[in-house]
Amino acid sequence: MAIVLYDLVGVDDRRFSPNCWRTRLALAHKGLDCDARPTRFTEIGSICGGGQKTIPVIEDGDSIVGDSWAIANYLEDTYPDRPSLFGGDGGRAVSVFFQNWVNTIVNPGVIKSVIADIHDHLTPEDQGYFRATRENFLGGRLEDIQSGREERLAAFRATLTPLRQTLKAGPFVCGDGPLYADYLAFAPFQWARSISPFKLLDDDDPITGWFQRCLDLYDGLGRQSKGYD
Ligand SMILES: N[C@@H](CCC(=O)N[C@@H](CS)C(=O)NCC(=O)O)C(=O)O
Repeated sequence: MAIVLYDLVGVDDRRFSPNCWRTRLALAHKGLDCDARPTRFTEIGSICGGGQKTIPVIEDGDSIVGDSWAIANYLEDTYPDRPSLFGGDGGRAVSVFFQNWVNTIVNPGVIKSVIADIHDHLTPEDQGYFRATRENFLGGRLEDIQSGREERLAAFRATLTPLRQTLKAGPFVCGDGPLYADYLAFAPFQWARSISPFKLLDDDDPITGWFQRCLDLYDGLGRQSKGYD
């Protein structure tokens, strides 16, 4: 039976959640069937009988697991005979550091560049919810936060130096093939691709080549998802 993934969706079936993309690719990496159910912000509270505040959430038979990191660990530990997401305990530990880098450096740079575009790709109910919660949290109008993104681009790209340097050593962050750290880094760029025509990366940036390789993984799972190319 396929594992159900509650997957954040905007208008036109745009699957834009970076945290859900982590899980989507982790499931594909493990070769597990996935039923990625489109879920709007305002529907999250009613999935799995209620009580969930964020997605991704997966249902694997009787098991309900939320939080992308908990899900990655669940998949690794529940399906040890399938391809490893971490390549061992050391890789699992380093993935925590890598996730923290993505969460604290990459994601904030991306969100400031696309936050009004996210809003524009939501249903009216979700737009109201998104604007109220994000403006409260970030302390400004979405349009004002996004404004000036062209001027900030060089500084944002400079924050990606560790990723760029890593990709000099091989086609993927984790070497010849992708592991969970690749999916962690892929997710914010897929988030932007799915929701915004704004170009975060130069064509000749090594990160662009790696992102394109990631889009092609698992029969083009990422590329087939609606986005701006
Ligand atoms: N630490 C969580 C964060 C999940 C998260 O924040 N998900 C967002 C979508 S990317 C969400 O569900 N937000 C719901 C809301 O803002 O109401 C994880 O890694 O799964």
